[in-house]
Amino acid sequence: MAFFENVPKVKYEGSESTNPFAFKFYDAEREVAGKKMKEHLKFALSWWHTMVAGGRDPFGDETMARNYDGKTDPMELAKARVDAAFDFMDKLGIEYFCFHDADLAPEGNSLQERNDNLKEMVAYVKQKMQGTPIQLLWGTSNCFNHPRFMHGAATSCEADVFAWAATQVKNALDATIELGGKGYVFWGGREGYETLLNTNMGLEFDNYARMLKMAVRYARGKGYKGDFYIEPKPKEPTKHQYDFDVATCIAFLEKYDLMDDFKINIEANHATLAGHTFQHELRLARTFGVFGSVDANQGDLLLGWDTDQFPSNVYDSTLAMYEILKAGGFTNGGLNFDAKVRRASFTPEDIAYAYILGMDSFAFGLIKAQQLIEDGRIDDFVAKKYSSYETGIGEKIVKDQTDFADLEQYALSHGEPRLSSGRQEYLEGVVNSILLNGKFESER
Ligand code: XLS
Ligand code: CA
Ligand code: CA
Repeated sequence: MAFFENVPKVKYEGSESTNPFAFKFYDAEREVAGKKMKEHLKFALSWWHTMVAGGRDPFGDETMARNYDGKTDPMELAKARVDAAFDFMDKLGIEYFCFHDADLAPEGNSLQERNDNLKEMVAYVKQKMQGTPIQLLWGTSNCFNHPRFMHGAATSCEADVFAWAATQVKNALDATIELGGKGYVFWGGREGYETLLNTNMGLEFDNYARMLKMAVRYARGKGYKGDFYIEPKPKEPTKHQYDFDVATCIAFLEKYDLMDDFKINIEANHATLAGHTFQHELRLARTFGVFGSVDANQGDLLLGWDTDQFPSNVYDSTLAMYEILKAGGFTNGGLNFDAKVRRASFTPEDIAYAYILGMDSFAFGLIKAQQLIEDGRIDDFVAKKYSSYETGIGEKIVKDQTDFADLEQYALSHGEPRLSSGRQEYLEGVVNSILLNGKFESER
């Protein structure tokens, strides 16, 4: 019995459709701003949440129906998950996936067995990819679950743990390269601290950078041309994660001279945990030239933790797609649904509904973001707001043709500056008018 046997092939039927297994906004082949929707959005399946997670929470056991034909042998189970994942991606038209070594292959009883299991699973996945459009968006290594990582991985106080983590990263890089991956993610799982009373912060940062440098040297040496990403998150599991937010990551990458190889993988839920909007993190990354990839999900602002919900908020997805379009779109990156169904949504069909929700939210966001750009009122407003830098003293400032003495003379002779309104409410009204104009049908 196929795991997703109750999920039919999901097609675009338009916004009026009431078919729960149809896309209302995601029309893969539709052209938006000169590119197909699927090329803009590059949706990816997250292996851990989709194929593995059972719904455990701190107060309860697994709830999810995740029985892959009763398979219990770890390798057979892992392969059954591959079969189910490829069936699912085919049905939903998802052309990318992301994985951690640990969700693809069983741990085994030794490090050697772990490496061997991963190699065997990679071969299985590679053969499964043949003849399909499905590609690997990015790979990563789980250096946080096992108790040996209680003090961190690259930032552990134990050098033996560093060596173990390096081995895992090396093998996950091999797997990523073997599968033609376009990216490799470092999310600093337990790279942070609980208390500074027991922490050598300087050494931990240095060692973290050492790990990243070794990874770059190793992968580039094997001809890897893809991106490396750091994925910021402010807290959870540790109280303070070193990769707190985009700004903190940029400072780290600059200090350790890693800017040439690394970009940022921005997760919506991590942005809000850091006290930022998703749009803020995207804007900062594009402003500093490190926009790379996106983990598309959403948190619950009433809860202080990482809920990893499927994105449903179309206001946020519109502003996110606005930033992504302005950044020139994805190159190696894409939209990975690092999101899980709620614990009570335990059937395989719920996974399909969840992905349809997420894909439609971002398709809607793409259409509306493009309309916002075409409408031009926001861009025009911003251009006008800063127009004082186009002529006169403003032009001299941005062309670096002035100094304090000159500016003082100017200010003294010109008196009180004349200001104009920031018009926030007007602009929010523009966004709403585009969002609610009802224009989203296929123009094919
Ligand atoms: C956890 C992270 C993780 C990374 C990959 O919060 O989002 O899933 O994306 O290790
Ligand atoms: Ca993530
Ligand atoms: Ca998360």
